[in-house]
Amino acid sequence: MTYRYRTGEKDYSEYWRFMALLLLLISLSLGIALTVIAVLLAQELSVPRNVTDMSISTEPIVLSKCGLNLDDIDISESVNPTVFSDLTGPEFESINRYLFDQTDLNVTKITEARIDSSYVHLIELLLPNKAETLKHLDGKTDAPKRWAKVVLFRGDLSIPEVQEYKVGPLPTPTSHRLLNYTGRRINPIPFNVRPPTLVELLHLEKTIWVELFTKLGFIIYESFGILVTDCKDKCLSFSSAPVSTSNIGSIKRQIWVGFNFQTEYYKLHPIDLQVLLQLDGTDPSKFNMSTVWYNQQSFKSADDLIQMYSNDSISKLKTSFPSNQEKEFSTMTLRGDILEKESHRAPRQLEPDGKRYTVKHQKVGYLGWSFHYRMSTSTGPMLLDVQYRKNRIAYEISLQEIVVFYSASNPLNRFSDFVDSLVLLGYAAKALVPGGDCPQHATFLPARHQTSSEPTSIVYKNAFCLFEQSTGVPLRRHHSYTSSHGSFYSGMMDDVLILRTILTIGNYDYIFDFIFHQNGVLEVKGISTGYIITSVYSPAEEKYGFRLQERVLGNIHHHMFNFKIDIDVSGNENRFETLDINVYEADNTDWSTNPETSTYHQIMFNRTLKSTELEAAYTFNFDAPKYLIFHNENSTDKYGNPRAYRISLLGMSKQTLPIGRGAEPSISWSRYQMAVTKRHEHEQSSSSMYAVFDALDPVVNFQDFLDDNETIVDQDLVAWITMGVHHIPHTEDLPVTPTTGGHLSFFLSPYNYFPEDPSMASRSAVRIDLSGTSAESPVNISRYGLDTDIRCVPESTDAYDEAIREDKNLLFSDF
Ligand SMILES: *[C@@H]1O[C@H](CO)[C@@H](O)[C@H](O)[C@H]1NC(C)=O
Ligand SMILES: *[C@@H]1O[C@H](CO)[C@@H](O)[C@H](O)[C@H]1NC(C)=O
Ligand SMILES: *[C@@H]1O[C@H](CO)[C@@H](O)[C@H](O)[C@H]1NC(C)=O
Ligand SMILES: *[C@@H]1O[C@H](CO)[C@@H](O)[C@H](O)[C@H]1NC(C)=O
Ligand SMILES: *[C@@H]1O[C@H](CO)[C@@H](O)[C@H](O)[C@H]1NC(C)=O
Ligand SMILES: *[C@@H]1O[C@H](CO)[C@@H](O)[C@H](O)[C@H]1NC(C)=O
Ligand SMILES: *[C@@H]1O[C@H](CO)[C@@H](O)[C@H](O)[C@H]1NC(C)=O
Ligand SMILES: *[C@@H]1O[C@H](CO)[C@@H](O)[C@H](O)[C@H]1NC(C)=O
Ligand SMILES: [Cu+2]
Repeated sequence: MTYRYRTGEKDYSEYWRFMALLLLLISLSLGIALTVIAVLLAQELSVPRNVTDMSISTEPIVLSKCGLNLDDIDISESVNPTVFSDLTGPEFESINRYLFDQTDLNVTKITEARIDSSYVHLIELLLPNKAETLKHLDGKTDAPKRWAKVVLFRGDLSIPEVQEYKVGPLPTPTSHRLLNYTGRRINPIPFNVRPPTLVELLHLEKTIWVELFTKLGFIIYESFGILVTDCKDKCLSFSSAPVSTSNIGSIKRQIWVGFNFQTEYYKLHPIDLQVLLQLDGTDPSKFNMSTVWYNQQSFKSADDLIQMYSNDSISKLKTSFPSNQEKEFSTMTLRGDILEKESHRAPRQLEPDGKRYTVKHQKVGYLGWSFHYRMSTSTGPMLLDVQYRKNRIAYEISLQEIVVFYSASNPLNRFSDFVDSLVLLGYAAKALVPGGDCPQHATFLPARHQTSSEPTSIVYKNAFCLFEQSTGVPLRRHHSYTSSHGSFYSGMMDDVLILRTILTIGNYDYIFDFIFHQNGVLEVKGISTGYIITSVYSPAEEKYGFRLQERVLGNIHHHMFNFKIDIDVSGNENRFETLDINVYEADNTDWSTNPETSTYHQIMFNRTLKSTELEAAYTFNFDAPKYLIFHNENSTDKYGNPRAYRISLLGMSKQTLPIGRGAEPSISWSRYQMAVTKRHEHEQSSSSMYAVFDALDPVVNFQDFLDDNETIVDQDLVAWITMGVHHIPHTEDLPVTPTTGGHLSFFLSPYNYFPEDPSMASRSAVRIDLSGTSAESPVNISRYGLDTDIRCVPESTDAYDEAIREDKNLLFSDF
């Protein structure tokens, strides 16, 4: 069965761009009534086309068919979803039907919704209770019932609010009730901190855009050469920055909007015009534009600017649309001094005997590893029930939040403290491209979503890719090159399975890899790339960045990621200990008679059990090196060593903003490089989609998870890991920021867990012996039964290229 699919670029900044484009194309000067514009906009924007995907089959684009047993790689949606399966097409259908039948919810179809309607912003799987799920996974009980989480925007209520419901049980819901979290702001959630949606933005044209374009049209024309009534190939696009309520001092809804020349790529072509929108409440006629920023100056209103501009009391800008040559720096086309010969391609990998992993719906198996994966619409990639050699290591490993905080002199970039959940992180994983994002031999995996941008669920066909590859580095090796040391060599490459997704959030692209090694080590990696955000160059911006081009400066910013690791080592009652490395002054008088050398310094370590949450909150200290280990007190090896898993942090970053100021309270998880808490069902996530606005009174306040200072000895533990990197953009970030040097990762490694390196059981090793020392001594080469023939070669990318020509929705929206 075939189905239609779209990638629908629906992140926030893109809406503005479409809006702008349309508004500029639909000439205001032609006198088209605003209602007509609204209708056109509604048709263009709020009614996504080609999204009637209800089929179950999600036929993969398989680039390498060799060795592929279709039973081994089954990426279809399950007819009998398991506890961890994302909601299926039929389940979405029945939830939608149920919601429309409930009079108390007063739900309006998304295509007809207004700000003052009740409408669905999100439907996704509500993870089942862990205790029940574990009983089921251990074969003791039937699967717990499946439930959905439904987020409703209740603009229809006299005091509008956001409501989060538990709806189910599936497949045919019969009940809905408000989710009730302790330790978190419970329902209702203030309406003003809801994430922006298409429904809201569609209303802006009636008020704000008209004012902007009619009133300021002549200034835009004289200053930037843009004819807003008919911009042809010289148009403007938009960037926006929601303002955290902590920077306003009340729960107001404010968004800064900046303008850019619409050319590849617009973020590198800002113009010095920004406006502050006030979007409180449900009545769009009360929306307004309270501040205008033009040529490094702030004006109380558009009228103010016009007056000052008209009587020549301010300096006027003269900026022209970038010429072809000027904009080349921001494009991603081939140029420069090309060093490769044509027809001399880069190396690539192959699977000589076909795939060594299996996929069954959303469960993966690979050489001793097994795990479920899913794409949470709100938080992104998630692994569940991660096991190695039948030992459960983690119940859940999931992304929680992505943050990027900018600094600048101009208001748009100054207030750009993005807490990216606002775009729904999983929904931002649009499409991966073989040969560009993943090796050609990867298997591409789908994800299904329903947000307020579509009337029914849609599938993103290439949301994940899964592939095995050699890292090209030995996992282990030793070479004894003399007979006295044994005359042998043995080594093995570090071959890994990688589950990858890439989230595109506005200008930036975030790559997340879950990497499974042959020695029981799981690595999680986050990498950023994509376009930087820039400001119009001015001397006032110099302390925030380097001037990278004649007109632009790249602003300093801080990227941060938060991950949740629900670690379960030998059961789910665990201890967290640090191994503290100390300097020890040992007596040396037995070995030295010289009084000056009567002591000797060396390092030793102490095991420190962390007994409470506040004690366990970890901030890196260079003077006190530590190992971080988790174990079950009753699980020891034959020497009494705790059989542990170790977490090592290779992507730490210090969050330097003062605690409790600005947007910081929304990301209190960033105060620690790792925090360990006692697991609670109601402490499911460290952040929320409201975090970009909610700092004045965070909906999820991670610090509260710790402040009750619960005991964490022999409890079900969750580690919350923060990684990050400061970025001061430089010219080589043009046109886009490369990934090199920016790999942030953490590792979960067995630590006295196995009696030896489990990769000793891998046939991928090689051993070479020389028996004897004479010229005739035989050399014995062992490759452990694996021969060197190549049976399978990966197909070229032609299959994908063909697929995308046929179905543009594989990569692009608008179709
Ligand atoms: C339902 O929502 C509509 C707006 O979409 C509103 O006019 C109406 O009053 C609401 N009904 C109830 C019972 O709240
Ligand atoms: C939520 O649960 C708590 C504790 O069970 C209860 O006291 C409270 O009334 C509940 N709130 C709502 C809105 O149901
Ligand atoms: C703009 O909207 C804000 C928020 O609703 C309001 O406080 C302010 O008075 C409005 N300003 C004007 C000029 O209407
Ligand atoms: C221009 O208009 C502004 C606002 O009315 C006024 O304050 C300023 O004095 C005027 N400047 C000149 C040079 O007329
Ligand atoms: C670590 O253990 C050693 C040996 O038991 C002891 O002398 C030392 O005081 C301990 N150090 C700390 C920092 O606890
Ligand atoms: C360890 O074993 C003791 C004795 O059987 C038991 O009381 C305790 O609960 C066990 N602890 C854990 C974490 O399983
Ligand atoms: C947390 O609890 C531990 C153990 O009761 C105690 O020593 C510590 O002082 C507490 N921390 C705070 C900040 O209350
Ligand atoms: C070569 O090595 C293999 C594996 O270690 C062993 O089974 C075999 O007996 C060796 N052969 C010789 C000739 O040493
Ligand atoms: Cu960056």
